[in-house]
Amino acid sequence: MPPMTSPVLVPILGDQLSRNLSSLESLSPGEAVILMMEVWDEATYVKHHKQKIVLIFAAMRHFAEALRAEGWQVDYVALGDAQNTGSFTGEVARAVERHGASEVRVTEAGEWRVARAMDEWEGRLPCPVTICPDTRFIATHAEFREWAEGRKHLTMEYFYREMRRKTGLLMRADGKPEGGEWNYDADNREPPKDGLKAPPAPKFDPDEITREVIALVGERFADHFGDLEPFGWPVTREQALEAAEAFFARRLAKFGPYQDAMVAGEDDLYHSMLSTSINCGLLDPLELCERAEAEYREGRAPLNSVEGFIRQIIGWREYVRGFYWHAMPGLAEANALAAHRPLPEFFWTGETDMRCLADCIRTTREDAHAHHIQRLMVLGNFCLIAGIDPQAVADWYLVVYADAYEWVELPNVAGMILYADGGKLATKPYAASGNYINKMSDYCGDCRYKVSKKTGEDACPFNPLYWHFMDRNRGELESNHRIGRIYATWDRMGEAKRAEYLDSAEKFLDSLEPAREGWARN
Ligand code: FAD
Ligand code: DLZ
Ligand code: SF4
Repeated sequence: MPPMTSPVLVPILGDQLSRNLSSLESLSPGEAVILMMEVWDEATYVKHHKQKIVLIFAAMRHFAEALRAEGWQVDYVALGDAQNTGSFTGEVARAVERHGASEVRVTEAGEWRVARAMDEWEGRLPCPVTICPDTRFIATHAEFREWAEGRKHLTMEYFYREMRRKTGLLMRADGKPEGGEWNYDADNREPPKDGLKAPPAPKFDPDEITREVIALVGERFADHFGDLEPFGWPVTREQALEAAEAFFARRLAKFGPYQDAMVAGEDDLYHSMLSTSINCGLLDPLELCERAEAEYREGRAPLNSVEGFIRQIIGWREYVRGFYWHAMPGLAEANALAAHRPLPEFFWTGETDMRCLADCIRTTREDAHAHHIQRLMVLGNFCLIAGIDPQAVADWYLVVYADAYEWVELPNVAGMILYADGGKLATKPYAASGNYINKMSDYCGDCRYKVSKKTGEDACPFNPLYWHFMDRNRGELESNHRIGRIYATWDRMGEAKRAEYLDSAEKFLDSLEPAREGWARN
């Protein structure tokens, strides 16, 4: 291809692998050079799970091929290229010079850290820089700001209703929600039936491009957490669409009722397993919601399942993104409950007798994935009631999940599970004893701990930890009307029983081995 004169340089980042990207919108192949960069800084700012790096690099390399096939000129900087400076800023500067670019046009970054670096490009580069809004999200930053302004509580449910109105998803012609209710969560709390088994999500055999990336990651990132293989995540849009169709055909109908269920060894259940593809750009969130709505309209999936799925995407996903930009940079340092305990080593090794945690960490290690209720009510709940330091928890979640980017991980960690933001995102901490896990899973039967025992050596650790959490955070939580009543139960127990709970919890906490340095960051 002949070199272009003064082209527009369009950097496309690893989570921007979408053909409808705003930076490309008004350009044609003859006037732009697309820059894609595998850079050391991104691969190591935390020590991502090996499969997460394979996913991003393989998806980037396939995306570059697809763009070339459409006639675009793609300048692809591979991790091993001799001159690779290791940073987005360094690579964009080199490419501007290499191509004599007249302009850099880029879609805004998803993460605060990268957005701040991008803000400096204009001053550092010899050409103008245009930063385009990320139109793959439904709510703009301004819309979220407007909605949030002056509200005491940023309740997701009300934001979600705005998104329903904006998109028209599951709306009737009279402006009312389909079925008369906005939210069918009350129908979506079925405990797992014995032997609950769902058709698993498809796995994709790595092709030559992906196999090359697997070899690279095996060599360069051997000390990162997680199993490298088998690797089966979708890395092209075609594969991601196939995975989405398999979900709509085989699992969506039961997505709602079993959303909160957990079964040992059943890693996908009725979840979509699409977050890795949505977050790196292979799937468009709105197209998935429209497709889910069509399943309902054509009578193939019930309203509670379809509404539940759509709410996760245009409700939760959009809301946490808005919340992130609203609450940063403070959110990264928030620690309202003054939790300072180090993360236990078993979060990395999986070596714990607590069967629920061991199973959630196993699927995390094997697949770089765990489903929502595992992340929330087992792993998250443990970190909350054990008082683990929010930054250590945030690092862990950012490292271990293939769908993790700070904009979505941090609000879930600091806001949803740890209450570190002081209750701006969640109106109460999601603290629970072993009872909840026993009700919603089959974990407890074969556990070395007894879920029915409240204190002592073989009591389920979640039981005394729950009361330890309540007791030590009384000052912060007692005035919360959604949780404050629990203190009447605590007080009624009497001093001896309370001391037994606190003693059991402290013995357990003292037995935890802190994580060694170097798992999350170099
Ligand atoms: P499904 O259960 O099929 O849900 C459908 C889609 O809804 C998901 O693909 C996702 O796009 C969206 N969604 C659902 N819940 C949330 C939520 N709370 N926040 C944002 N989007 C949501 N999700 C991520 O994509 N990246 C993360 O880094 C991430 N970190 C999390 C950390 C914690 C502590 C918790 C509690 C949740 C986190 N989630 C995160 C949300 C959720 O657990 C995952 O999106 C989900 O498990 C992905 O699997 P799935 O595609 O099968 O989801
Ligand atoms: C997650 C990730 C990794 C591991 N590596 C790269 C990379 O080498 N090049 C790239 O463009 N993107 C990568 N990503 C995704 C980025 O971290 C993500 O695009 C930014 O965090 C968005 O702000
Ligand atoms: Fe988890 Fe407690 Fe049940 Fe064991 S008994 S699986 S630790 S909830």
